[in-house]
Amino acid sequence: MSLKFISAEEAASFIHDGDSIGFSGFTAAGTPKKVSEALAKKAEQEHAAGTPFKVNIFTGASTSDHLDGVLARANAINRRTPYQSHKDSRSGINSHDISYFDLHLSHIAQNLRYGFYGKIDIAIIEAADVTPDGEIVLGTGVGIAPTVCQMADRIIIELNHFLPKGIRGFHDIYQPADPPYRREIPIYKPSDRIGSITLKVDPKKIIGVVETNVEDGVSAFTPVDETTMKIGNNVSEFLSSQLKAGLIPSEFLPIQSGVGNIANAVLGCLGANPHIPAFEMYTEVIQDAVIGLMEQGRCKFASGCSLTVSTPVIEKIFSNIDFFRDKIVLRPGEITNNPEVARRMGLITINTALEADIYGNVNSTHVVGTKMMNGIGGSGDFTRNGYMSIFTTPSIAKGGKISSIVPMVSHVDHSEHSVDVIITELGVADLRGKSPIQRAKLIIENCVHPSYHDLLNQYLAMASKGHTPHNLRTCFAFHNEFVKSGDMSKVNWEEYK
Ligand code: 0RQ
Repeated sequence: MSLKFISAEEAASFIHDGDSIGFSGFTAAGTPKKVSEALAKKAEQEHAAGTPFKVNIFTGASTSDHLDGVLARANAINRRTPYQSHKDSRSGINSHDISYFDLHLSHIAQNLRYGFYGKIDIAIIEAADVTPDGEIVLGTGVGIAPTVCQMADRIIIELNHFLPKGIRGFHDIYQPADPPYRREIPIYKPSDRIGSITLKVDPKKIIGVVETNVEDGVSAFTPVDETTMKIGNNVSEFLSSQLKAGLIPSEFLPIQSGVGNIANAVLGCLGANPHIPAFEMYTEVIQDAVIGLMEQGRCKFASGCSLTVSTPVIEKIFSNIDFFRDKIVLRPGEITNNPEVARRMGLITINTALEADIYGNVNSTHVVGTKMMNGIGGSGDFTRNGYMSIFTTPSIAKGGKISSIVPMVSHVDHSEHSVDVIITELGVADLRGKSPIQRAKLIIENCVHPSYHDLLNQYLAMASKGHTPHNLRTCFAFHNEFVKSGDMSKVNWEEYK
């Protein structure tokens, strides 16, 4: 069989209203770029002609403007899962134009295979290489590529010439059997390889190859500021004190870190702390800071689902690809985020909260309880199953008009049962082994911004007693005040008496 090269427009012509599409990639990395753009144009033309046109989109995680952005603006998305972070898809979700369901990232591939979301009509996969007998070298992100290629009737390959052929060897493609036949996933340390370096698909399913030459376009992080630096230092000092106390083994444990500016600063501080040994990562997103730490010998190995790095950093990796090939492995999301593996290896998990409450419940997803921000992503996979789960957040947001610590979170993603430590720029609250009232006092004392100290102590004083003291009439007063006046600190408890 030979490969058939087609245009992105021709590829989009194979996609019909109501189709379910599975995409490769994880974040902007490895996400196909051109067929989705052609599909958005097709949707706009159909809509202009008065014809309904929407598709269901399944991915490994968030994508980029090439996918969520263009399709959301074209109002071409019906169902969407498991995660997104684009402003236009966020607004489509919050206006109900997009039917989004927010999912733990470790669940998406297996839930698709179990048939929970129906069939996959078409898989669109970004590749660095593809052979006529269906052997694919994936790009910088894997996500759910193996599962959607197995399920789909038809596969379209985006062969991205920006990717060097030398990326071959970075991947470890493994798909667990489904119950009742699943066995243990035999990963015992981050560098263990258990699968194959290529993804093998039925070549008869490949209906066309679209050639592209586009970088992932991950934007560089904003420079570390005073707040993120303080959070990073608090995390690294806390971990080095745990190490000294013998509460983390002297070999140290693999790190999982969320994505974003805070995570980048935290990693930088861990790398700079001389009391923390060179470490390994078992995480989902490998970001800029990790690559710098590898060059300095501070990060020895990183297992992830994607290389989500800015353009200068990916160029650096590609130009020195042999140095990085034995230090990085890219796996499907159901393996990077697998609860079994996270629990076995004893991950130190570090994720970011939108808000936490005085008892340690965490909201990662809903702004003021109703508006979707991004989604739970992998934070739940790791938090519930790690050795020690840490949440970081600046103590205030929006210039102090929002306290990140509230009486009761307006949406729960991670319950008090899974959250071990909360860290803000002001300090650390180690919640392990503490009763609810002890946790509340510790969080208020160590993590809350001074402008919200008295308000939260007063809340605690007016809470009705019980194991977890609350005042159910006023527990959302901070949120109500923000909706009313735009400033949580204006809460006046007298009004509630
Ligand atoms: O808004 O940008 O308009 O100023 O939320 O906040 O502090 O810059 O933090 O970029 O790390 O995002 C939880 C959303 C944090 C992210 C979340 C406003 C704040 C700002 C962003 P502006 P920061 P981050 C691995 C693990 C879930 C998924 C996850 C996330 C904006 O980390 O999506 O962990 N996590 N995945 O001003 C209203 C509050 C707020 C608030 C902050 N309480 N109320 N707005 N903001 N606190 C990744 C993957 O799974 C792929």
